[in-house]
Amino acid sequence: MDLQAYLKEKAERINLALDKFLPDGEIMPPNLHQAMRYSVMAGGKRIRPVLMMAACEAAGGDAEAVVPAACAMEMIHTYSLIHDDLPAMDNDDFRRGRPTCHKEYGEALAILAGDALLTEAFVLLASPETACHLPHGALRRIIHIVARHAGSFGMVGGQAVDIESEGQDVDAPTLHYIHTHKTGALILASVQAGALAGGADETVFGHLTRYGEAVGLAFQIADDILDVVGDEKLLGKKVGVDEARGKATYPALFGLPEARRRATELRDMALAALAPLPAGADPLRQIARYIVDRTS
Ligand code: GRG
Repeated sequence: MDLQAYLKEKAERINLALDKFLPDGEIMPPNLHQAMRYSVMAGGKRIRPVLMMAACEAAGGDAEAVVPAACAMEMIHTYSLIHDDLPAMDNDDFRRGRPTCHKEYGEALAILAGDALLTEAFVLLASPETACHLPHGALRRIIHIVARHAGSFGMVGGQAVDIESEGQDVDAPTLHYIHTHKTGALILASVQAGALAGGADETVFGHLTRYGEAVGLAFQIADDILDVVGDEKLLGKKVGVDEARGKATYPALFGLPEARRRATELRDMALAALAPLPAGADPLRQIARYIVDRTS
């Protein structure tokens, strides 16, 4: 299986659907809708939607069924990036290779674009179009999982502790909390939502949950490593900012070799979790390797 071709095909499918689901930039209020489109359509790997589609296939479903939910997940992820880049948080000027939303549209509109993307994500999740191709009862669980992992028990909780911890001496349990919540939660939710959409029984759901937990944490450790050794052009954002801001990271707490060892260990845990699953899980297997080895 050619992973690059798989990632490209799935990302293109998601981009097409996002373009359809996002409000047109001419619709009132145009500036708000343009700001939403500016950040969502700026590129990005679409790794959460791809994981959702791949988990759906691994559970025996048709990835097409989960496209609306996968787009909702990308809207939530993009809202988090817009808000994370604001001066009150990370104060970043570049994201996805272009000026951040607040640099282009101003802070007020960037806050509102994030708010609207989060809200529209749930409009999309709850819409009849999203329900129609999913197994009976799956959508209610998917909405609950996505909401739970996006909120104060998930990504927002992780972001709060991350911000509070800047410049502090952070211990290993706190670092683990930040990483599994700030970044891991949406990745886990993507895999779990895909599993339910694919009709996973509780056993397969358990295997995919263990996979999602491992790749979610591995993704953030890889991100920490890229902030030390990555290429700004490939990443589309500045590097070295974690250290400059006194951020809690794996390389800062444990050193680069240990961070790399832990990322590899998590990749192997993710692969072990998939061992009982058939060849339909091969894309997930390759994505686990890609998450640890990626350069952007
Ligand atoms: C503001 C509520 C709120 C949450 C922010 C996602 C997040 C939480 C902060 C982003 C900070 C950051 C750069 C974290 C590192 C891991 C991460 C989520 C990177 C960005 O995700 P990618 O690499 O980006 O999937 P693309 O652009 O490819 O979608």
